Formats: sequence, structure tokens, C-alpha cells
Amino acid sequence: MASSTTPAITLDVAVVGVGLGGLYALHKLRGMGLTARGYEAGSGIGGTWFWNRYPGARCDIESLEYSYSFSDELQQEWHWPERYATQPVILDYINHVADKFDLRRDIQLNTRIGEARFDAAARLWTLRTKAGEAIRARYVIMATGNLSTPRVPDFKGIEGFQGKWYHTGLWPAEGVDFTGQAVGVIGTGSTAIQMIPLIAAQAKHLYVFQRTPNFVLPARNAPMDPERERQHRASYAERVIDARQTAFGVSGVPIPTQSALAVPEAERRANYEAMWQAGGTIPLLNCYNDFLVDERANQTAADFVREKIRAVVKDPKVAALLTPHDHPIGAKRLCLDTGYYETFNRDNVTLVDVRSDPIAGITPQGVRLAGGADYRVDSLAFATGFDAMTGALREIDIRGADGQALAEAWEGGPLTYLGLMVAGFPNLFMVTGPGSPGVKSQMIHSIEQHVDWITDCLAALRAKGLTTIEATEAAQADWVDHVNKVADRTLYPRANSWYVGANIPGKPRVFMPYVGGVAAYRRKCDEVAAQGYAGFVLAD
Ligand code: N01
Repeated sequence: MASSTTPAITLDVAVVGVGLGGLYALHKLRGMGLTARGYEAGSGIGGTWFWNRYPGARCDIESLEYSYSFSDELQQEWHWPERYATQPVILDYINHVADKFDLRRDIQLNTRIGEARFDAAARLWTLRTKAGEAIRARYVIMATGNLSTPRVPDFKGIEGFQGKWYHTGLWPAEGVDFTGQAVGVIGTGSTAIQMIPLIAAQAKHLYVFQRTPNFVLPARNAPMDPERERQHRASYAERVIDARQTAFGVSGVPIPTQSALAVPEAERRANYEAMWQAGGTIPLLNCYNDFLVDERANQTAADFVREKIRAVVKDPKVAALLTPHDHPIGAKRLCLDTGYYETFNRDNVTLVDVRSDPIAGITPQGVRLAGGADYRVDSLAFATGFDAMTGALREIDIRGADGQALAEAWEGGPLTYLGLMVAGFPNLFMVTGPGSPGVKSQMIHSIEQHVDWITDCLAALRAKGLTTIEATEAAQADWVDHVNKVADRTLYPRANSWYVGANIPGKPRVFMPYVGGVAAYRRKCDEVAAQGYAGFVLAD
């Protein structure tokens, strides 16, 4: 183990986290001739796709879209076996990329960064791993992910639970066999919705503890259609350009120009029905131009999905409990399922409403509700989400130019300029940070855009003979204000979602992603760069 006296390794760039973002950053940095190293807490690369091994984990964006675009050779050679790839397939893809571009020699696994300090005199960052190793670097790229800090609620008695419990974001690599068991799943977000049908098929009995129902659309997953794959491969270049003009960074989706309310009801319903049959979330999000801004327009789609739930779920009481009522459809991340609602027609599945009767604690045998009801389970699966967007960065003790802690600077919510940098923290970049469209877009699209912007910026600094870049307070304040104003014009802030930190008790309620769309955001980032990095101070 390295000690604090071990001489520090000095790099041009330290990359923290080797998921899809860190991996691409390492590839780009090497191409620029910079010394760079990736530090990854996991025993393997892949970030989200390394840790989230729960049953049913798969991407809810179609695989032909959810893949890197930086290498045509990679796009042409890789075969996605299904419309939506499973977690193991995506992890194979990520490992394939690491091998193909020979990136492993720049990656240090099992290494968690615990602190980062900026030395203003030397204009260098010193990172320290949890094991005590020091790393000096001119620049730091935080590719730490938005949903990488799993969160188990602070339930009383959990330490005394006699069965086994798991969090979906830290699922055992060897899998879990629930055969013959009574299982409790706590949470009904995207993760639980993917997992519940599979656990129900295996367990003796499944109890689903639901606090808030979500809108769930069918995935209509299927083996990859060879003709579709051929067409997509033939048009990758145009598709990348197309995706850049859209709101969510997904190609082949027309930009909506019509209000839902301007369309006759029969036509609107037919449109929703066609989308329901086709599967996926992106068509619905792009169906009408006021879907996410006008409550009445939104209601038309929400009511359509509510009807579908009632049509599928046989017990009207269960259907009513599963019907979302407290947020506009799409204001929370839309969930995608394969047989979720149908699962509640099974005899071995019980939906437990923990909104009306909250979980009081965990007993040695299971879950106890405030009203006194006891549910005996052998295993518990927490699908209770993450300290999203800021959790991973706040966990690292990051100190900027004047020694201020990032956690302190963000006490009232994250402050960033373009979701890329924070005033007071020179040379520290974030990939898909708060204030950028990352989580509200096809993530790989946004990852590539950020890494390209950051590496172009480093190239520009080098060309000018400069070493330091820092966001100004004024540019940051203007951007935060703009992010808030854009969000406030939409229905997004109306939902108690992780986008506003609602799932973490005490977290400031701030709408964190930028929802002005990928196209507008890209234009802004390009303009800033073209203006010589307007809103940043560059220095030698
Ligand atoms: O987490 P969540 P997730 N008592 O925060 C409940 C991405 N993702 O892991 O809504 C009882 O959405 C909580 O209830 P409530 C995707 O972006 C992507 O499911 O707070 N329940 C909620 O039901 C997604 O949005 C893919 O009332 C409690 C659940 O736990 C994000 O990950 C697949 C509770 C948490 O839901 C996070 O999804 C899966 C308590 N004390 C996920 N505390 C892809 O396909 C929390 N809950 C790419």
C-alpha cells in the first residue's frame, strides 16, 4: 500500500472514474499526447454498468443509439443482440472498447479517490487515494457519474435483519438466487420496474413496497432486427449529426411542432396508441411541443397511460395503487418495462402501499409498517436509488484555489458554469455535471460532447501556452439562473424526483439538470469556446 510519503506521480490529467465517460476521456487524452491516468474504485471498468448487476438491468435507450460514435470502425464491428441491451452485454462492450483502444495500461482499478486539493502556487491538483497514494496533475476530469452513490434509507433495525439484503447499485457479481424465498423489494423507480418481473418469476412470494407509483411504458424489447441494424450502420454519420439537433440527443425523432391540444382527440389517442405499441420513451417525450410544458397537454398522455394500467391490472384496488397521480408524466424519468404491470396479476406478488402506511423499520424477520403490519421476508432488495448528480463529487473532499470545499460551495445546491466547471476550482472539469443536459439526454451523446469540449479546451490552452482555466463567478451565476429559468418554464420541477434531490432527506431542492435540450446546450458550449472561452479566466 502506498503511504503519504510515497512520491507523487505527476500527470497532465487525472481522470476520476472509468465508466463510459472516463474511458473516452482517456482515449482522447492519449491521442493528444498528454499523460493521463484513470482511477476507478471498482475492480473493473464500466461505472454504472459495472455496479448495477441486478436482475433485468438493461438500458432504456435503444442500443443502436446508446453507443459511442467516436469510432466508425467500432460502430461497424459491434453487434447489439437486442433492441435494448442487457447490463452484461453493455459491460462486454465497454471492456471491448478498453481492449480495442488499448486503454487498460492507463487505468488503475480498486482505487477510490478520497481527496483533491488545488495548489494555487504550483497550479497543480493533488489527489489522494483512500489507500494514501498521492497523484499530482495539472488537470482533473471528474467522470464520477450521476447515479453512482447508492442510497439505502436510514431504516431503523436494518443491522438486525436476519436475512440477506442488497442494494441494486451494489448487486453481487455472482448474482442472487431467490428461488423458494419470500422477497421484499423496496422502491418502484426505473430499477425496481426492471427487476420486479424477474424476481416475481423466481421467488416464492414477492412483496413490493411502493411509496410512489411511476408512469411505465412498454419497452417492446426484441432480438435485433438485422435490417434495422444494417440501415443504422449505413447511416451512423448522419444520425450523429441528427441527434445533435434534438432535445434528447437521440436520432431519428422528429422535432415536435404541434400542441397536443391542437390535435383532435381521436387522432391524439391514435398517436399515443401507436407509440404504446411501438415501445420506448423517446417517441412520447417528443410527441407534442407542449407535452412537458403545459399541464393540460401533459394530462392527455397521463390519462392514456392510466387507462392502460387499469386495462392490464385485474384487481381494481391494485390498479388504483399503481396509477400515478402526483406528478406530470415525463417530469420524472419515464420508466420502461417488460411485463411490469402484468406482474401484479400473479398470485405470488403483493403490492404494499407504504405511502399511506410508511415503513417504520426493519425487524429481524422483515419489514414493519408504522401501522404495525409485519411482512416476513428472507431477502430484501433496496431499489431506493442514488444520491444523484452531486453525491459522488461531494463524497470526495475537493478543495479549490482558496481552500474552499466543493461540498460547502454546493451547500445550497450545485453551482456550475455549463455543468463543466465550478468557480473557485480551476482546472477541474466534470463530465455531464449538474447544470448540463447529461441525465436528460442519451448519456453517451452527452459524455462525448463534454469530453470533446474539455479536450478541445486543453488543446486551446496548450496552443496559447496557458495552463489554467477557471469559470468566473459571474458566468456561473448567469448560467445557474438560466438553468433554473428554463426548468421553471417546464413541468419538471413539479415532480419529487432525484432531479430535484427529493429522494435524499435534507438535500436542497434544486432542479439540477439543464432541460433546454441538447441542441441549444451544444450551441452554447460551442459559442463559449469560439469566443475564446467566454466566462472563463485563462492564465499561464
Ligand atoms: O431510483 P429512483 P432507481 N421508503 O430514485 C423509493 C436510472 N436508471 O434506481 O418515489 C419507501 O428512481 C422511491 O420512492 P419515492 C434512471 O435515470 C436507468 O429506480 O421517493 N420507498 C422510489 O420508488 C433512473 O431514474 C436505467 O416516493 C422509498 C425508489 O425508492 C435512475 O437510474 C435503469 C424510500 C427509488 O427510485 C434511478 O432509478 C434503471 C423509503 N424510505 C435506472 N426511499 C436504464 O435503463 C426511496 N424509496 C438506463
